Amino acid sequence: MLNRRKFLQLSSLAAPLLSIKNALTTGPGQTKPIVVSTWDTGKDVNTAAWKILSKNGRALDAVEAGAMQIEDTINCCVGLGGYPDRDGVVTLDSCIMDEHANCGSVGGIEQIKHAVSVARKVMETTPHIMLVGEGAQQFAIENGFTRESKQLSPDAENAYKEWLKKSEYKPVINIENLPAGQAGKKQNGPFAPTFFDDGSPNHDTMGLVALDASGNMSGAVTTSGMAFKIHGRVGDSPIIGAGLFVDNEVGAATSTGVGEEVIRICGTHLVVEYMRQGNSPEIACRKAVDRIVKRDPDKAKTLQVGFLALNKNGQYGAYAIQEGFVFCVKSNGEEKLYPSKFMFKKV
Ligand code: SD4
Repeated sequence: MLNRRKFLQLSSLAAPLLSIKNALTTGPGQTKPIVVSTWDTGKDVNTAAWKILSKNGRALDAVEAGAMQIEDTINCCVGLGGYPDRDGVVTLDSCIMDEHANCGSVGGIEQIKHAVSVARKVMETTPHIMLVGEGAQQFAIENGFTRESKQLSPDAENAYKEWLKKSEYKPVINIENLPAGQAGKKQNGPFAPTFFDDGSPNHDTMGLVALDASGNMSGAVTTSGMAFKIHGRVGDSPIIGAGLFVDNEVGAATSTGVGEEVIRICGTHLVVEYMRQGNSPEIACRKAVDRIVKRDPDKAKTLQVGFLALNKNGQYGAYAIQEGFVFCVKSNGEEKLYPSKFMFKKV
């Protein structure tokens, strides 16, 4: 799998085209099917989703397949290979939402690989939306999911051991794409970026939203959440309206970054409402970022939140607090990684 750094390097050749393409995201026209996903890991995720979308499959099946792809990638910061909480336990958050506003989610589920599929089971077979912790795991086992080992992935184990040396629990600025020489040097707490050997950071929550050939939209999110969080902490990712929101009349949005800040403003619901008012996906994302920054500008400078949105016409856009958020797009016309617009430039 291409990691973020390599993919960015490959994409840099296309950089002059990106600004032109970005301008098109606010223009007229219809693009479908299409899938957009967070971070450079979205490339393979989109490929998995595209297998379904390109055969006129349902967006719901496509986003589940996309999320499963990354959950299957064991040495990755999403899924059971992800970083643990501060007690050394990997807990997963995930949700899914379809074109009828059906939704399901799991929070803090342990030892189950495909959290997104458990979320879908909750959606399709229960009258509920969200199951958490032991109950979510029990539900998964009852529904035929396998209980996996508690063993951390080698990357996660190393990072955890490193973090334990200081066990600091304080927010620091979130900077994507640290130069490779600084890899592994920042492991300072739940809001801190921690880096793999190539310098890519740990916070690769996968959020993807899709529009299928029939014009229906769905979305999914899957993550191991913030590294070294308090055991039991649940972020924005499994919360409908925070980490994901889909309104089939308008569009869909997903988020990544410090979940607490996204929850506070019901972030993705807000993005969709801004699109309903006629804003382009990018402007809608920017307005949601503005909301976070206005509330506490000093704090906002120390953290990252990124929103990614797709509207009913297949137009997409993103906006983040800090420079460095990237997203992937796949449609009949393109397969690309884009840098998100942002509020604060990396210094
Ligand atoms: C969380 N929003 O748990 C997630 C973290 C994240 O990339 O997005 N990481 O708060």
